[in-house]
Amino acid sequence: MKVAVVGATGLVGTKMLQVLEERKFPVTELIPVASAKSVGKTVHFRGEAFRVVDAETAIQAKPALALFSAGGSTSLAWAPRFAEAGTTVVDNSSAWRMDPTKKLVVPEINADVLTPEDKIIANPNCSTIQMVMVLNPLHKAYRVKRVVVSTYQSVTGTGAKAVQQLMDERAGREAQKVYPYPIDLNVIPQIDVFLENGYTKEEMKMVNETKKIMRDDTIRVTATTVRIPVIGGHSESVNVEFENEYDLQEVRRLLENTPGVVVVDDPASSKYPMPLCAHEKDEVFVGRIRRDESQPKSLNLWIVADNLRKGAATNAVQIAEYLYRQGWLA
Ligand code: 2RA
Repeated sequence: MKVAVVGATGLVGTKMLQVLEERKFPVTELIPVASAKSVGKTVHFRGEAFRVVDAETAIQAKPALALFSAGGSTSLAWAPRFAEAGTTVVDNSSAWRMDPTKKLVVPEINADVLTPEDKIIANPNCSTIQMVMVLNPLHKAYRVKRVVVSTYQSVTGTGAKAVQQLMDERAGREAQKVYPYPIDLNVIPQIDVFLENGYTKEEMKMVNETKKIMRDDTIRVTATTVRIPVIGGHSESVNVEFENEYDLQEVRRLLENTPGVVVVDDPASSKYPMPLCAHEKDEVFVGRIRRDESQPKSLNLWIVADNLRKGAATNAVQIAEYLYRQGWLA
């Protein structure tokens, strides 16, 4: 199958190529696409070099699938053009996520919403994906009423330039600033832009996308999203209040039996998820599972995942795998 990767030279695009290769996605022809300044560069896939082309050239090649990770404005402009040419687009930007006509999919949770008519499918925000992977089985069992989440997000979520800023600052080199402040030896309580309500866009993504993916508008979410000088993945402190009483051992068992989720929770031997351990893994890790003793029916969790993998590339490729298994990729 012909597969285009739009944004192929970025951090997520590069990871998409890696994940397509690792998972042996049936690519017969790869079409890497990037902006004008990257056209003519090469990317590597299955040990071969591929020349980057522009979007127009890619559309003419009529790929069956296009994985997009090139930012919202590129997606708004180009995803419909690919779709009109018959390509199914899985888009990692926020452009289409809350569009009521588009599906927002974490395959383990709601792949069943997809139909052969869906030509632009949205991949959720990284920090949302890892949280709902853990919340969904608990919601089914006890019904989630309210979630209070604080995130500790890796600089890789911003992109290659942010990783460079961190590395340059750490090495004492002159750094080009992607963030308004130094990120090394610092914590920045702002991810994306501020909205009128005082929350950032990233925080509202967690609020809104959670409801859409879990198909329940009654779930109340409040978020504080924070950038930290870390590379391996995003971490989240999550407090959940349930409608119904839960049993802690049963919570553990439910999570242990959830595909894609790994429980790492042994306080006695200081075992808990960390970005260092989640880095380059496809699973979502959960630990520090404990009762919130300040109020009934409430639970505290610590959730970590590699934001470039399950938070972006792996989830997008899993959506493509689902479409392929259904026979919907022409
Ligand atoms: C971040 N959530 O970590 C974003 C990436 N999509 O900045």
